[in-house]
Amino acid sequence: MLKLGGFAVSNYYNKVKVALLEKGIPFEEVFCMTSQDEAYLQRSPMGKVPYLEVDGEFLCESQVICEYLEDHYPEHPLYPKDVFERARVRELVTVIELHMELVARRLYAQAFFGGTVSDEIKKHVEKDLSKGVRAFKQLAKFSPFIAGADLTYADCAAGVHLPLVSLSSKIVHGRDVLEDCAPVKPYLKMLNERPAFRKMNDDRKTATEAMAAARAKKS
Ligand SMILES: N[C@@H](CCC(=O)N[C@@H](CS)C(=O)NCC(=O)O)C(=O)O
Repeated sequence: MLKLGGFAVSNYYNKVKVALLEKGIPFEEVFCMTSQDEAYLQRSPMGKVPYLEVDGEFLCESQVICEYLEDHYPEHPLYPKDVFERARVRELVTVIELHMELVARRLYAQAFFGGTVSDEIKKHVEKDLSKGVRAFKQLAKFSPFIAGADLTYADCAAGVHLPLVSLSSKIVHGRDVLEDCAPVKPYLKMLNERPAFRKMNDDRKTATEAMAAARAKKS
């Protein structure tokens, strides 16, 4: 049985989780937080979540894990057959993660964790995020899925990352950077009507509430 390590608030954990659910692969969830402890680094060398345990061996990096899942479990494919179209899916995943989520992540301390972000960082993020969003708008098809007619790994990425990009920019910059990309909202709603996405999001909400309650109890 595959074991997915991490926690249900993490967008990268949820990207892999929703792919496993969509593909119908049985897996066990192993709750763990990020850590730089030696024992945890043996499972996840950067100390991040998620990791995947396969027969006592560990894989890190969500996209690497998705590639492994696709190679090992070709049933219910989440990549198109055509090689160029497969590259298109990877292109979308990379734009969403490298040029949108990772950029917006610099706002999360202020948006979600009660911290503050300097004006300089806010300015850099605004500039870089606008380029990422421009690229995304150019590439995303919404017909009805982000890379075309079928659900792919690009939807697993978009479904977990876009809401965070929207919300963090709205909270910190006062404007949702995706607000003028009209198809995003109905697209996310359509994804959430799928049982796999609904389960992932229900689990995420429950975990988020539990985390907030634990924090409130501490303070
Ligand atoms: N590139 C990594 C990103 C994973 C990631 O950043 N996960 C966050 C949680 S959502 C994390 O572990 N943060 C802790 C850290 O960066 O040390 C992946 O695709 O798996």
